[in-house]
Amino acid sequence: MNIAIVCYPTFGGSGVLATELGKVLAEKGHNIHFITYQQPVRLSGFHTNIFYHEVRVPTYPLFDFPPYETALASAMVDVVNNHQIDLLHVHYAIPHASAAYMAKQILAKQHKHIPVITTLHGTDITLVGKDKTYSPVVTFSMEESDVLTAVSNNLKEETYKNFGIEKPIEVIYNFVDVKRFNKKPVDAFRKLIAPNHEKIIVHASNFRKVKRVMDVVRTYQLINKEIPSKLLLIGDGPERPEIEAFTRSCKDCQDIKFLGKQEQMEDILPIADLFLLPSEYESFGLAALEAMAAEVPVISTNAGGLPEINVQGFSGYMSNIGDVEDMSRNALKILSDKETHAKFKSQALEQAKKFDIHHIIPQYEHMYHQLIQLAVS
Ligand code: GMT
Repeated sequence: MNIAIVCYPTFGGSGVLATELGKVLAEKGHNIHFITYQQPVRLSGFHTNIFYHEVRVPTYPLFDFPPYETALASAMVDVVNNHQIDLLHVHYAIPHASAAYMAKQILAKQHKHIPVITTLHGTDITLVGKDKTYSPVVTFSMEESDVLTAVSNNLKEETYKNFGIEKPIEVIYNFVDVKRFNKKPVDAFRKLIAPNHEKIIVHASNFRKVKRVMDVVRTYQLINKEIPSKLLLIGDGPERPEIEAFTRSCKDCQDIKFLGKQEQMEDILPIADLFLLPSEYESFGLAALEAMAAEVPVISTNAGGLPEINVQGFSGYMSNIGDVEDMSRNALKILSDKETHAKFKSQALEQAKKFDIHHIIPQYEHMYHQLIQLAVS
């Protein structure tokens, strides 16, 4: 199949997922065309059947806001026409679903029927999309997509709750390539971070309010009082300066390190003992799944779709939003002795295997085949 994938090229979960999906489909022999404004961060190296089409948005003095959506729709039409594309798969509704609708209409005038799949990822529904600034367009373009998928049951329910749509939504869970993340930790790297056998605690996110990174720091402080630990904060975003300033001024925060954005999560995660994700909402929590695949137990909240991924008392523990005391108590339960920790580590891996890439990709392929068949009949 010739598949065009539209996504955000950044470190956000939706872009990571879309890129990994394209890469594995390409490995299976499909031709994959990424249409984005920058090379996706997880798309490195040369692949004979992966193509990257950059959306250029020329500036003009009249444009206070360069019209990205128009440029994107035009790029979609161009790629479909010149690369015999069979379907368009757009990740994150805003503005990808409405740009795809526009491209579909233009192509229909040229007697080409291009199926559009929109995959909802989370904030496109729960935070940004439901705002009345965007909701009429998001509602319309979801209705007009040929297939709508969501990355968890929770996100499917949130979509029905927040938008007046009746269209069926298929849940296809996010996935992880377990083989890639389940690496042996590099001892020298571990020693460098934790020279005195301290525990290594990791958090990775885009440092937005919804991630509650300050709760990561507070939970860590409580853990560190009982078990000497190091905290690695991975990623970057609007909340980072304030949190970094706080950690510089606090006495028991000297073992917190900000690593910034990192591409090779599969090299860092295996040295971790615990992953913290105290978010106010996660439609899924791909970062937690990647940690589990690296055999790292997860302490998270029970918000959104997290209970569909993290199993209480098995792959880790969940607490109510903001309950840092409970999160630290649970962390200490896991870290308190070697046997318990080892049990949680292997259980985290066992849970991650349920979301292994090889179980999930056939669901997308099946959906693509059905759509293409419908389009030609
Ligand atoms: O978490 C973010 O703010 C980034 C966002 C994105 O769309 O890039 O992530 C969302 O999609 C991920 C992949 O499907 C999910 O794992 C995240 O849970 C979801 N984030 C939220 O719902 C807040």
